[in-house]
Amino acid sequence: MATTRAPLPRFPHDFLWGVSTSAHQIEGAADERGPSVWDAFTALPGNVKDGTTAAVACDHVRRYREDVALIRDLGVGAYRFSVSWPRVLPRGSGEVSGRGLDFYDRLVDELCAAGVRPVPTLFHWDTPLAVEEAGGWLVRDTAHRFAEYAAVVADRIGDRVPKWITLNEPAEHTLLGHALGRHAPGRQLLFDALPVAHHLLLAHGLAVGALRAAGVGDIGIANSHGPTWPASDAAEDREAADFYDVLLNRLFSDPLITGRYPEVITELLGGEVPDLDADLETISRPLDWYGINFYQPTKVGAPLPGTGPTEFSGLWLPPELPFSPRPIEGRPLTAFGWPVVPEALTELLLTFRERYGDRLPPLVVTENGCSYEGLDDQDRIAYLDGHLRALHEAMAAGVDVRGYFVWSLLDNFEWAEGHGQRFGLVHVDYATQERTPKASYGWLRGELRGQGPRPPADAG
Ligand code: GBH
Repeated sequence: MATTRAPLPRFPHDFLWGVSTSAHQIEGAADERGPSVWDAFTALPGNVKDGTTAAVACDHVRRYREDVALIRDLGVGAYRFSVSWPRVLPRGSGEVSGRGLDFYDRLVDELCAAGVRPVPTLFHWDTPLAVEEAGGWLVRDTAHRFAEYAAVVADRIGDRVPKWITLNEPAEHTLLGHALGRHAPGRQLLFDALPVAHHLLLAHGLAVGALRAAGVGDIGIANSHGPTWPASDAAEDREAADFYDVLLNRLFSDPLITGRYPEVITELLGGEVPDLDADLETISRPLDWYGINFYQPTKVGAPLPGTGPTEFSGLWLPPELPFSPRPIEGRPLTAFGWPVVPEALTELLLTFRERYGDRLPPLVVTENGCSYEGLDDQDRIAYLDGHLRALHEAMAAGVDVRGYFVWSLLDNFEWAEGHGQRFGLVHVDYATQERTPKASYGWLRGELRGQGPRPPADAG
C-alpha cells in the first residue's frame, strides 16, 4: 500500500539530480576488455556470497540505449557512471582498446542526445589485473599509470563531458580491498595497507593535473563518509570512535582540502613516503567540488576485551584493531542490515562545513540509497524521502550542496554480496535482462516534476 507523502521541499532550480552506477557492477561484456582484480577475485570460490561473477551483470554494454532511456524518462539531469580502466587499456597502460573507447563515446553521445549530463568516474575499484601484478596500489607507479589513463579518456570524451570524478571511495578500496580482504584484490594487510591510501590520493592528484592539462574542468571525487558515534561517553570509547573517524572521515578529505594528513596518519606512514610534502601539494590541487557517498552512521567503541574476531555486517574484524563497531539499535534496517538514520546526513554535512569552513568546495551527494527486495519498494521511497529532507535541512542551514545522485539506477552486481542485494530504482531480472521500474522510480519521477523546470543540460 502506497502511503501519501507531503511533496519534498523545493531544491534550487539548478540543483543537479542524478543516478549512479559503476562499470564492473553493470557492464558485463567481460570478454571484450582486459581482466581486472575483480575478475580474479570473483573466480575464487568463497569470495562472493552467492558465487556469481559480473561477467554479464546487467549486460549494459549491449543495452545501454535502453538504460539511457530509463534515465531520461526519470527526469534526472545527470548520470554518474564509471569508466572501466581495463576496457580502455586492457593491460593498464600502453595499448589502448579502440573498441573500449568507442563504447564510452557512444554512451556519452546517447546521454547528450537524451539531455542528460554524463558524469564519469575514472576509478570504481576495477584495477587492471596487469597493474595489480606489477604491485597494484601498493606501488607508487600505479598512480602515474592512472594519470596516463585519465588523459586517454579525457582526450576521447572530454569535449562532451562537463563533470568529472577521479576516484570512488578510496576509503572502501583501502579498507575492504587491502586491509581486510573482503573485496578485490583480497589483501589482508591491516595497517600496512596505508600506502594504498596514499597512492590512491596521489593518483587522484595526478589525474586532476592530467584532466586540467587536457582542458576539461569541473573535477571532483566521490568519498564515503558518515558520522561516527562513540558507543558511550567513556574515554576509551570516545578515543576509539575518534580513531575510526580519522580513517573514515579525515584520511581521504584532510589532505585534499587542507593539504595535510591527520597527525596520527603521518605517524603511521612513518618515513615510507620519500617526499611527503611534494605529494601533498599534488594531492591538494584545488577541486571544483567534493562528492560524498552517504549510507549510514557508524557506532564505534573500544575493542571488546577477550574476544576473537567480531562479525560486523558480514565482515570479520580481527581483534587487533583499536576499535570495534557496535550495532545501532532502534532503527529500521535495510535488506543489507544497515540502519536507516536520515538525520545523520544533516549531521555529516554540518560537521564538514564546521571542520573545513571556507576551504570546503561545494558539495555533491554522489551516492545515497539502500537495498530492499520487491517492486513495490515503499521502504526505498521512505529512505530516499527521509534523506532528501535531511539534505535540504543542511542546505537551509547554509551548507553549499549542488546535487544529489541516487545509488543506483539498476539492481546490479553488489561486490562480495553478488547479485543478492538490490539497490536499483529499476529491477533487473538477471535471467531475461528485463528492466522493470519499481515504485520508487515512479515516486522520484513525480517529485522531480514537482520541482519545476530544470535548466537545459548544455547550460553548464
Ligand atoms: C558504495 O559503497 C559503492 O560505491 C557502490 O559500488 C556500492 O554498490 C554501494 O555503495 C552499495 O554498497 O555495516 O551498517 O556500518 C558503500 C560503502 C561502506 C556503505 C560500509 C555501508 C557499512 C554499513 N559502504 N557501510 S554498516
